[in-house]
Amino acid sequence: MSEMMQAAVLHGVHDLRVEEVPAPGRPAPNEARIQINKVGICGSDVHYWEHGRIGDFIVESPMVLGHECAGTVVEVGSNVTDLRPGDRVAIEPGVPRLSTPLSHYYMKRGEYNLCPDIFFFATPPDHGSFCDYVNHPADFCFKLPDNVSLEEGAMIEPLSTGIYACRVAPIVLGDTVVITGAGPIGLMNMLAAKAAGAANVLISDVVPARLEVAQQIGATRVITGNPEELKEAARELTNGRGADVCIEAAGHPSAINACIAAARPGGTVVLIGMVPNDTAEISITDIIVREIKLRPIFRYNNTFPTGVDLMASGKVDVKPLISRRFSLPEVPQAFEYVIANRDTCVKAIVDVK
Ligand code: 572
Ligand code: ZN
Repeated sequence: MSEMMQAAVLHGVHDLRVEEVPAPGRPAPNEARIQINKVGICGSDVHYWEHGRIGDFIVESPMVLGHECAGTVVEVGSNVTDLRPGDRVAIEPGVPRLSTPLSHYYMKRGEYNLCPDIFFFATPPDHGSFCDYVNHPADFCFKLPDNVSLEEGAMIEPLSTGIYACRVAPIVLGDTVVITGAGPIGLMNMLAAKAAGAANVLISDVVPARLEVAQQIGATRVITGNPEELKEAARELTNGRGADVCIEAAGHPSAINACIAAARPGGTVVLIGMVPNDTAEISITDIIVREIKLRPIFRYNNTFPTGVDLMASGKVDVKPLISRRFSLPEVPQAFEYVIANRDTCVKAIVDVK
């Protein structure tokens, strides 16, 4: 009989149960068996809990939630040489399955986030990591140095979106950067942009409490949801040019337009936020005549080593973003808490062990 473990399983809308599920068995040759220690609650976990789906990804059978995680290696498969029991690791939740030539194509290009058949924790039908143990490919486990905590390790995943946005934009030394949305993703992008050398980071949100956090962690200027003010502020800081890079992390058509308006001619707008109803109206003339580059990003690739280094070197400090901590049995209450405190709770962390 297989060993059992605790997991937070989504059975349906608003039906999240902490229950016994079979624990994974011995790790495969390329895998490590990891005791999960810390898992952050992501907006997508909450979205599945509230709606049972994100777009075409529908929770059709019970699914373990959670994908922002760090843990401790307890056993390694026979081919694993660079990890050993006791190592503390950040876990990258997306692993390409390499089941088709197309997946191999993108893997070889280093763009493995675009592999059509990718495993990703807590994306239906793949189970997540609000549980005691996972078996995970060792290549997707990143050792944490002694001065990086397991909580910080769990936050490398959400930081990854910011690292990737900065890399693809790209953000270069001295840039003026606008970010719309001061939720966890907007704030992670702000930390990454500052570490990438941005001279100014302006951030907007409709919720003043979120902007307070942004201010505390080093925003040059915070703006309460007024596109005109955002554009003017970007121009003031750039001799009238506009922002070099705008990062849209609010997930609203008006924020996409605010980013386009705030960008300088030749600037880049990075699109991260998913918008309600999936559509936004933008002026094609405006983006053509000013050569605004629109750059959507889908998750990230090759960002975890950078995340570890940024934290170990002290260039990025994610600790001020931790708002509350919960235990694994408290996960259902944690979700209620996150929803009830949307405006003030940046990152809730589940302390599994
Ligand atoms: O940390 C990864 C992550 N990705 C999010 C949201 C939250 N966290 N994405 C938004 C939803 N998409 S998706 O394509 N999908 C459900 C697979 O609509 C993935 C990226
Ligand atoms: Zn996420």
